[in-house]
Amino acid sequence: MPVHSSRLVTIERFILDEEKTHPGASGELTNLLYDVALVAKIIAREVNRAGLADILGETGDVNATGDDVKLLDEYADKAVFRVMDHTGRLCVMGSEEHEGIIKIPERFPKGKYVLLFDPLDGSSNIDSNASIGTIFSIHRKVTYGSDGTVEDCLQPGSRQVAAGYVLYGPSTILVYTTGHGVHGFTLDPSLGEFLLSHPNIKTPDEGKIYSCNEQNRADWEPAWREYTDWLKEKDAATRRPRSTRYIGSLVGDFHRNLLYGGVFFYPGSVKRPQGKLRLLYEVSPLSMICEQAGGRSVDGLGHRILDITPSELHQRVPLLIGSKKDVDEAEAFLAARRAVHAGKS
Ligand code: AHM
Ligand code: MG
Repeated sequence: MPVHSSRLVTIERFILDEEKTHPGASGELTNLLYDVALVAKIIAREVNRAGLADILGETGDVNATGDDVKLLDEYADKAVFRVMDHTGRLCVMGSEEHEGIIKIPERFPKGKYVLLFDPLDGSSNIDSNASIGTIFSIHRKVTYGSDGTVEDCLQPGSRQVAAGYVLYGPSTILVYTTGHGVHGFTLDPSLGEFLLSHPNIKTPDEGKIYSCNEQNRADWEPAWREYTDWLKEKDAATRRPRSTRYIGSLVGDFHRNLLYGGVFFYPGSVKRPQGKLRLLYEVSPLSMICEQAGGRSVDGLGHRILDITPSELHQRVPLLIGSKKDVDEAEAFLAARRAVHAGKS
């Protein structure tokens, strides 16, 4: 990885430099990442104008997984499609907003990559001006023929060739990995450029933050309830001081914990046995980022997220993600409590 010290480095320059370290690279992934950066700028512009442009509010539709569709979700979803459909780099797309795969129109050339995305995650926060984000995941096509298929989308996260997110917060930041570290770029609105601001992000080995929606705890498995009780204990000898932080916007919660350390969890519950978060559009890409930054991402049931082979596009998965020691500790705690409960039954 090139050393950039305090030089101003645009995302274009950085991606190009990264490509040069892989002799034989065709440049297609590089161009695809440029396209992602362009989409991010388009969505960021609209998000920043949201209150002014009278675009806030719901469309009245319900998306593929039953959530209300906000106008900005729809705008973001279309922006991705408009930038990506004709470039010849993709063979198929999948979006959290669409029930099935999104085909590349007949008239355009097809490429070797698959793009899966959540165009605007945390959209229940839009009207309150809290952070929201876009999440993306890129796979290589694995089937024959030029058109991509569902099978191309249903690959385990370990096969992602790139993943990342854009956080629309006080500033807009794009964070991505191609499997060679995690790098963050902050949008300078006056230049219209993403500038390297967070090279080679490493998440702390342990942190004090824990993030979850405790309103769901009554419906959680007892071991999860006991884990959060344990996190709150004030006098345990091994206890580090903890703080709870929860926006309810995955990209914002994840990004904060990535930088500060800590753990985020969205377990299954009686009402939602697989939790709420989508494996392909949200969890797999963030898991790749997390592992690349030195953290861990598991389902809390003994499986590494990146090893899970999806069986459907909108599959949900329980999530326990964050600093390595915190995830290790949570897994050990859950296993011990489950053993106690199993012994009792
Ligand atoms: P969305 O994709 O419909 O926005 O839903 C996903 C969001 C995540 O950003 C966030 O982590 C989670 O939903 C919050 O859920 P809850 O409100 O149940 O805590
Ligand atoms: Mg989402």
